[in-house]
Amino acid sequence: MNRLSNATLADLPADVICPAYDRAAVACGVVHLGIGAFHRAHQAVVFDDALNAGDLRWGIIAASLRSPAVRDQMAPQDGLYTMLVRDGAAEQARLIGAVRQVIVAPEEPQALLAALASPDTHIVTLTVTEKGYKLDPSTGALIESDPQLAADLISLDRPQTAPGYLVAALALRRAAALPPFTAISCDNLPHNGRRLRAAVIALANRHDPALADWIAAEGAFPETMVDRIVPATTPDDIVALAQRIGVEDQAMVKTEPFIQWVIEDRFCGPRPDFGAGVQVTAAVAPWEEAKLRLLNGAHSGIAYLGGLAGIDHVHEVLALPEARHFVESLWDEAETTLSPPAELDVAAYRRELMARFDNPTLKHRTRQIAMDGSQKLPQRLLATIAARLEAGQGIDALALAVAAWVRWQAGVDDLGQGHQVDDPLAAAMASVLEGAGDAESRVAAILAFDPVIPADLAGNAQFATALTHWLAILETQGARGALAAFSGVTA
Ligand code: CS2
Repeated sequence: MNRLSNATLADLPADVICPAYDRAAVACGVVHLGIGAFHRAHQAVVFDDALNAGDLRWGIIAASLRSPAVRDQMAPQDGLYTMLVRDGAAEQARLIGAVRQVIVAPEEPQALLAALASPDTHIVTLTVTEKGYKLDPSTGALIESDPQLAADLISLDRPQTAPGYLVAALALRRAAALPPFTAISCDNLPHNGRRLRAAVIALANRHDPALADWIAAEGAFPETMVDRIVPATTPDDIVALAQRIGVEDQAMVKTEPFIQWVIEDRFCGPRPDFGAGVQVTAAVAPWEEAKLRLLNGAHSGIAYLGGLAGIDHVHEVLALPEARHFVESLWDEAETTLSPPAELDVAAYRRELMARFDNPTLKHRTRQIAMDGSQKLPQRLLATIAARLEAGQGIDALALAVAAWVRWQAGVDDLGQGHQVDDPLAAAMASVLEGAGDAESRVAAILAFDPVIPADLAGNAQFATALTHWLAILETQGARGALAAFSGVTA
């Protein structure tokens, strides 16, 4: 079967939405670091909207900081890919043309630096995952012992990290008397702009304090909240799409109709006239906190409990009434810690979230969400727990979610199936848990693990008791038993 490309565009069925602009006339005003499926279904779509609206400055040069996989999928397709929006029986296919080039950074570091330093480039977006910022999850300080960051601290000739590329490119721009770009973190980190700025300035300062001062004065690192559920594409998805559109698309992404991008109004250069789905606002933190604590907090709880129960997909976990009860209870707890924006109706948001999680055609894998828990828990669950405890409130559902994460570290589910703990701190966590003979000592070991557990929670007896209670139940009765116990139903 032919591959999707410029040459096969004319063969597509009429219901596939195609770019309405001349791709050859597009300038690349955006460089993106970390071209995974999330970027292709979120920011790239927003820039594609700007191109469709006739502003041809917003093509994207995207980079992968590690693997050539996405470049190898997209290059034979002239950078084209299909975004499949699925909601129950409804499905819409749209070709996104915004990505003009994909660079594999380790193969061509100079090409990426040249793109970042180009006068055409106004915005740099990043989806490098929580761990890509090289910041300690509990304190936000640079992890100087990280081998890639350590290399960037010595030399930026061939940067290894995202902050390293930004610093090296900003130095080139300053030397060429160009303004900096606006750098937008699109990862689910609290205060992602502030964190990215801190990482970049700290690294710049180690190389050239005058550069650090220039970045601090002239650069812009807006805070953002990004939201769209984008499950990893499976080989079956690619086969099904090929049957539908008559050409093979190795770079397709599948997603839900919902899209939201809240961006702080802090740009140091041009930006597109953002359309639907994007809000530019003075205060992002309340949006970000609500999304992290409600959507992502529930997601992590569903992922570990569902994963332990041997359930593959989010919507299948939520088919269990006791799992729905658990999610609602977790939201009841999280909701009291929020200061939601005036425009956000939390009750309606919760209903909408449940409906998004229930979408049966997305097939969002619990294991995908379970990845990198050490990087995710602080902002999704632990900060919420700290706020509840400080207010003298209960933490039952939140503690069950964290206990399921602790249980997940054992690498075996309730059915005896092994799983890999896919997490940069997996080995360190395994070693602190090794030799802990019972739930109480495992909880004590995890609570003393300071890369993840913030100091105010480490010594909290109420948290330790709640975690031990749920971990003991998970270990003896499994996740289904724990959910039943949580609901007060007999397993
Ligand atoms: C998920 C997120 O994988 C995960 O950890 O919780 O990717 C989630 O789907 C997005 O944040 C939704 O916007």
